[in-house]
Amino acid sequence: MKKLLTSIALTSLSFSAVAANPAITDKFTADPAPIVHNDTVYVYVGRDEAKPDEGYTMHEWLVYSSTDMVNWKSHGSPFKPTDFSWSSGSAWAGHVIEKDGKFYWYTTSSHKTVKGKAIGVAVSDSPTGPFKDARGSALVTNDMTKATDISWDDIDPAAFIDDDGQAWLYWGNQKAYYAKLKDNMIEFDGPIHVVPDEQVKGFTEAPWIHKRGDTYYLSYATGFPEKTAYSTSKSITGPWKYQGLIAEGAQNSNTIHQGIIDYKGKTYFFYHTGMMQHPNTGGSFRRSMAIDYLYYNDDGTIKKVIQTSEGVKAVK
Ligand code: FUB
Repeated sequence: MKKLLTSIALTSLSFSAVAANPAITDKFTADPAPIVHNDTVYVYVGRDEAKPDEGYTMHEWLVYSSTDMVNWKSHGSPFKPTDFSWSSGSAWAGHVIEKDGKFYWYTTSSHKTVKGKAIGVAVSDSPTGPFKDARGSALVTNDMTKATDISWDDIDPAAFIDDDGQAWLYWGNQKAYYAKLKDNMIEFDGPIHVVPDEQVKGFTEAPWIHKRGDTYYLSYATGFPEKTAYSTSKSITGPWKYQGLIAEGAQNSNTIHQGIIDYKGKTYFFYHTGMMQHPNTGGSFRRSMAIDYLYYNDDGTIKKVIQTSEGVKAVK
């Protein structure tokens, strides 16, 4: 199919009015976690660097920004797992949230001394860094969560600040965990809870919280190969009601890892696929960020996202 691409060459700058998926093609970009700050979208990703026959090979996180959802500016890598003195590497999924002018980056990486994945927190005065370890130790290690025996259940943190200012962290693999954060954003204020399995049917990983009106949405990756499902609640702590699928599986990737934001009047579904063709061939360990529109039904349920190769239109 012929791709409509309107490009205006501005000396060394190339500006596109229409996107294509994957949305970023200078590097492989997995696990997109978008935020909106001062009318700009910032997206935090892990860089896939696997050779064709390798599994996850991820040494750094990257940041990109956009003001039109089509043209993405690279801000390089302001933080990598080994910037945590306690981490041995693996830049798995993370999420940044702003509170009182500081940006907290909740991350997944491997722990040097506690077997398994761990969640750390880095902090910065700017969404593009520089970031530094906010605690000097991991916030969550595998020995703190016992709902499953696997060593990779403490992954994929997703932070959320409710209308009352209270911050929460969700995360997990096979089990969905959540805990209240203290005002300092780097310690828990109370115990770690487990969302009952029947409230997040088929939960695999990648929880993401967003709120629309008085409804909380907990979206997540389900099954394997993954699709995206969601549950809703009238409270950040549940109970959650399973609502079904938001998205079918991502093309050419076992994982999909979604993030959902509103920006300039529309709702966007960020995810990754294995569809990058140039300069390298994509796949399950060579993933690339894609963006499509997300629409709601009148009753607040979410319509199935149509995954496209055309992507979204530029917004002003
Ligand atoms: O990118 C590494 C892992 O793959 C993420 O933490 C999961 O969500 C899955 O996308």
